[in-house]
Amino acid sequence: ALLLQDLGHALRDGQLMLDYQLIVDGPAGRPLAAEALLRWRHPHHGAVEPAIFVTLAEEGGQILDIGRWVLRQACRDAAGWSRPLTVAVNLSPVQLRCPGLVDDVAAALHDSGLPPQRLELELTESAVAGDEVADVLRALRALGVRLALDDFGTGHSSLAQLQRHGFDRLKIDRAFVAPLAAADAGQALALVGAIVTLARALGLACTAEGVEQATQEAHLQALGCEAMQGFRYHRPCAAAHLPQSIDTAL
Ligand code: G
Ligand code: G
Ligand code: MN
Ligand code: NA
Repeated sequence: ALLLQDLGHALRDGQLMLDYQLIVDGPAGRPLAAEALLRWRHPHHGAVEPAIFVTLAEEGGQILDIGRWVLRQACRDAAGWSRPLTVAVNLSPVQLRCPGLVDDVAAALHDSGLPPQRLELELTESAVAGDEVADVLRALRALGVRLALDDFGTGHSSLAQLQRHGFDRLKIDRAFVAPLAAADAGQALALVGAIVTLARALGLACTAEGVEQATQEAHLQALGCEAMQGFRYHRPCAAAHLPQSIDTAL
C-alpha cells in the first residue's frame, strides 16, 4: 500500500526510466529494433520489479499517466537514434481500454517526429481477448503503427482473433525458447516450429524472446525465425547507453 502511494509521484519525481534491449536479425547480430522496458528506481527500496509495480499501477490507475509518458519518451528517444530502428513499447490492457489511447499515440508520434511505422506496440493475448478492442486496434493500425502479440503461447489466443486484429508480429515467449537448449529438445522444436509455421501462414513476422545460448539460436534459425531477442545479443541498458550499443553493433 505504501509502495502504491509512492508510485503516485514516482513519475513526477523522475524515478521512472526506460531501459532498452536490442532485437537483432540472428547470428550476425544486426539490430532491427529496441524494446523499451520500464524501470522504477525507488529512493529507499532501489529497483522495483516491473512485474510488481506495473500490476500496482494497473490496479491504482496510474498506468494511464505512466503509459502516456512511456509512449512519449520512447518515441522521442527513437527519433534521436543514429539508425532507423523500430522502437517496441509494451501496452497495458488497461491502456487499451482507455478511450484516450489512440490520441496519445498520435501525439507521441507527432511531437517526436517519429515515423509511425517505426513504432511497434506490444500487446498480450489476454489484452486483446475481447471483441471490444477491435475498434481501437483498427484505429491504431490506421495511424500506421505496427502491432505485436507479446508472450505468445502463454495466454489465450484464438487464431481467428490473431488474423482479424491485423497483427504484424508474434513474439514467441521465452518459456518455449528455454527448452530448445536441452539435449532432448524434440518436443520444444516441434512446438516452436509449429508457431513459426503458424506465423508464416498468417503473414506475421516472428521474434524469439529470451535467447541466451548458441544452441537455441541455431534451432531458431533452422526453423526460420527471423528476429531474436535475449541476453545472448544484448542486455537491457539505460536509454543513455543505447546509442553506443547501436553504433558498435553491425
Ligand atoms: O524487464 P522485465 O523482464 O523485468 O519486464 C517485466 C514485465 O514488465 C514484462 O512483462 C514487460 O512486458 C513489462 N513491461 C516492461 N515495460 C513496460 C511498460 O512500459 N508498460 C507495461 N505495461 N509493461 C511493461
Ligand atoms: O513480457 P516481455 O516480453 O515484455 O518481457 C521482456 C523481459 O524479458 C524484459 O524484462 C527482459 O529483461 C527479459 N529478458 C530479455 N532477454 C532475456 C533473456 O535472454 N533471458 C531472460 N531470462 N530474460 C530476458
Ligand atoms: Mn514485451
Ligand atoms: Na514478451
